[in-house]
Amino acid sequence: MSEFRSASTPGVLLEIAVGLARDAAATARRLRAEAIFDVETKSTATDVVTAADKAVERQVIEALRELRPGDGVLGEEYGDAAGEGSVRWILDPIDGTVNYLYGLPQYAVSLAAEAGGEIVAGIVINAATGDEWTATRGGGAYRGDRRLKVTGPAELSQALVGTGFGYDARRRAHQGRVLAGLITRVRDIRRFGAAALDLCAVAEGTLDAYYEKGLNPWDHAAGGLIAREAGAVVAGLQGARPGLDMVVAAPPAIFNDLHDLLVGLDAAGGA
Ligand code: LIP
Repeated sequence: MSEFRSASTPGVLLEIAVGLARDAAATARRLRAEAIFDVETKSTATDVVTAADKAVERQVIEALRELRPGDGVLGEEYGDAAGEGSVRWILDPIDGTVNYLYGLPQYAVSLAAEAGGEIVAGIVINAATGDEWTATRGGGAYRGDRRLKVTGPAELSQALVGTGFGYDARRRAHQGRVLAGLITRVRDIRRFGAAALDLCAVAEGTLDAYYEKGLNPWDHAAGGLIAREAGAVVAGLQGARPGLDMVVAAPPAIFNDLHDLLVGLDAAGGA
């Protein structure tokens, strides 16, 4: 256990993340029956947070305080608590909260460890199904214990592309225009509703690519590392890092074509 307190190798940080995320997923499952009746709204009337989102985040923060008192934590519900050390944890307690509310089995706990400004370890657990995706920087990506390698078509026109929409109507209007310009240039679109799981789908090839505007670090930190370690390019547009303006993930074979199409459609623009 003392190693957990002090060592900050990607392997040790992943081991910590796996333990905390599994407990968090179990809590999310256990609380759902009541939590869906204890709901508040955030940025808009459709941007919801349940009592479980908060309880799960508090649980992980308290466990980290025990295990790693010097580390920082950035979480979706309680924000950024700086630490003294070089490690910061980035947490989405329930990614896909609307799916959680509706009982659609597509919501996840996403926990990443950042060291020296780089994501070095990450786990995404589908809390409804128990499926787990993990990665360490330079150590590869896994679904369970199966090593992942991105596949995908040679042509964008054959790609199954995932995306998502924000909670603000003006942003959704812009995202709808972008989608209208893109939908004739790809095989088809999927909207699953949880960015962390969409990025894991790119890593394992159940999606060929994914893009979304408006994601916060907790939505893509762990999933982005998993997709990258499986061989995908994960970036923003025009040389930017993945961030609020845009996150795009795709195998090298189709990344540039998707990137250029999104730039042409001003996908990072709008509200
Ligand atoms: C969700 C993202 C999803 C996006 C939703 C929302 P949340 O995160 O995972 O990709 O389309 O608008 O941001 O709010 O469930 O944590």
